[in-house]
Amino acid sequence: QLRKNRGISILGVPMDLGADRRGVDMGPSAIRCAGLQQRLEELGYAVRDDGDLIVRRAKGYDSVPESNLKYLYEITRVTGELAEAVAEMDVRENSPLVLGGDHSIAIGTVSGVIRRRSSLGVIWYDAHGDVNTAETSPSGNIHGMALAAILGYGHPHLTNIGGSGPRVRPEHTVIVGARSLDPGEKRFLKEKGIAVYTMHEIDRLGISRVMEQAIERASKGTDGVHLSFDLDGVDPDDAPGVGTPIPAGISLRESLLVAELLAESGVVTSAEFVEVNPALDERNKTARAAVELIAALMGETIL
Ligand code: EXY
Ligand code: MN
Ligand code: MN
Ligand code: MN
Repeated sequence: QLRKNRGISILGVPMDLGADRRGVDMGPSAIRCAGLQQRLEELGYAVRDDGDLIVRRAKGYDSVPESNLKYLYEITRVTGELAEAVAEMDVRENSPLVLGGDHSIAIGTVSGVIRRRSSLGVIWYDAHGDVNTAETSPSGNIHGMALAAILGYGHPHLTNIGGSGPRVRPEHTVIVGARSLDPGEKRFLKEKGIAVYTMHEIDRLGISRVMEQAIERASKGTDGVHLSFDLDGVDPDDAPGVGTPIPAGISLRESLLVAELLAESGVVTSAEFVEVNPALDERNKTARAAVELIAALMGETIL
C-alpha cells in the first residue's frame, strides 16, 4: 500500500524522445515547481527526491539499424536505468513515484516494480491505448507502444528492458479514459481481452462504478497495482499542457475521484505521472493538476 509505513521516492525522467516532440522533458521540473514535495510532506510522508535520470537528446543516439522506431536506442538505455532505480527504491521500502517525461518510460517503471512482486496489475489512465507495435504504429513514436511492450509485444529491445517476458498479464491490465485508438490497437485489445473503459463506458456507468470494476480486475490475484497516469487522459480544458490532447475527456473533478477511490482501495503500490508538457501549458495548470491528483492518490481528503 502507498500509505502505510512507507516513504515515497520521487524520480524524474526528462524524456521526450518517445513523443518525438520537445517539451515533455520539462515535465518533472514543472511538477516539482507546482509544490509536489511539500504537499506530500504535509500529508505526513517521508519524501526522498532522487532527482532526474540523464537523457541524451543529441542526434546520433537515435539509431538502431533496421528499425523504424524513433530513438529506440536511447529510450532502451534510459528505461533500463529507470528499471534498476525503481527496483532499488523497492528494496528501500519506498513507494516509487516516477515523473515523466513521455509515456515510454512506463516500460522501465513497470520492469523495476515487478522485480519484487510475483504478479502486478496495471491501471493505464490515458486517452490512448499505447498498444501499438512497429507494425501497427502510424508514427514510430515509442510512447504509443509502451503498454504493448509491458504485455510482451513489440520490438525485442523494448520487451527486454530490465527483464524479459511479459511483465503484466492481459487480465490484470485495465485502460481507463480511452478515446483515440488506432485500428491495429483496437484489434490488439479485443484479441488479448484487455478491459478498456472508454469514454463511452465512463459516461454510461459513471466513473465511480468504472473504478470499482477496474480496481477489482487489476488487484484480484496480484500483489500490487501500478497506476500509470497519462495527463492526456484528463480533458484538455483541465489539462491543456500535453503533447497529444484529445477532446471530450475525463474532467479533473472525475479524475480526482479516481485518485481518491484508488487511495481508499489501498491497492496501489507504485505510480507514475507522464506527458506533462509545460511548453504547451497555461501557467503550469497541468502540472498543478498532477500535484492535486498525486495528493489525492496519497490519501489527501477535502475534510
Ligand atoms: N496512437 C498514436 C501513436 O501511436 O502514434 C498516438 C500515441 C500517443 C501516445 C500517448 C501519449 O499516450
Ligand atoms: Mn500514454
Ligand atoms: Mn496518451
Ligand atoms: Mn476530491
